[in-house]
Amino acid sequence: MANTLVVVPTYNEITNLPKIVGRLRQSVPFADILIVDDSSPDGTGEKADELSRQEDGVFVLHRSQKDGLGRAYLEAFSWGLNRPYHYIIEIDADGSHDPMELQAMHLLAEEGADLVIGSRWIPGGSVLNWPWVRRFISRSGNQYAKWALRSKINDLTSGFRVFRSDTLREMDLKRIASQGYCFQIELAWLAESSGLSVVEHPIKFLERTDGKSKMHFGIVAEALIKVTWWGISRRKP
Ligand SMILES: Nc1nc2c(ncn2[C@@H]2O[C@H](COP(=O)(O)OP(=O)(O)OP(=O)(O)O)[C@@H](O)[C@H]2O)c(=O)[nH]1
Ligand SMILES: [Mg+2]
Repeated sequence: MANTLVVVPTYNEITNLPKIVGRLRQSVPFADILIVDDSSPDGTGEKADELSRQEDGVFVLHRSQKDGLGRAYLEAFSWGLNRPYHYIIEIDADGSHDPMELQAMHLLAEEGADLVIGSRWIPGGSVLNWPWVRRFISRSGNQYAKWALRSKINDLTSGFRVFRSDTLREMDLKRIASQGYCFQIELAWLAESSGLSVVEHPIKFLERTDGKSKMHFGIVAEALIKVTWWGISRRKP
């Protein structure tokens, strides 16, 4: 059995899903893949089942309704942690994250990092094809969250990560309550404030070319309000 699990959350990613699965097979052939689909109306779930029938080591979790990225990941983590994987990876299905970066990121985890974050906002990192408004929101949102939470992490919202499984086991995941981007902030901050070692690896982030972004005002608002509240109350997650 593979020692690494890549979790791919999907909602309406029917065009992107086969591409990301194919690219993952090339870049991390030693890893299993778990697709977590929230009953996408465009048939992504059925496409995932088809891929799972065609390929060994591709698994699917079907969730009954769109319930946010955070809950999808938590269910996937619990699936992975019940099996003997040493590493669990987060990656978006939309092609924004280059699976080729995973070799370097995986190595950093093997060398001892508890959590490796693929980071846009450190030297060597970049974002391609984003309008300036998106770039501004992500850059300044991350700077604000870093300041408010007194964190050392520059890309708290990144969804491209390698965890040692024990890292996730050591964290009290039941405390995580966020759904959107805020989930990624809360999870990284929980790792950092639990005293685990968090390392950032520079990545080139590419805007999706197919499918629709699930980003909306409510997700940004949730993050802003929660981060401010955590910062003020000095909540230790
Ligand atoms: N299972 C599940 N997956 C989701 C949900 N919301 C988003 N996703 C997936 O999570 C990943 C990130 O979502 P995106 O829509 O790309 O959001 P984003 O990357 O933050 O925004 P963009 O940069 O604009 O694409 C993608 O693979 C989505 O299909 C959800 O509620 N449930
Ligand atoms: Mg995206």
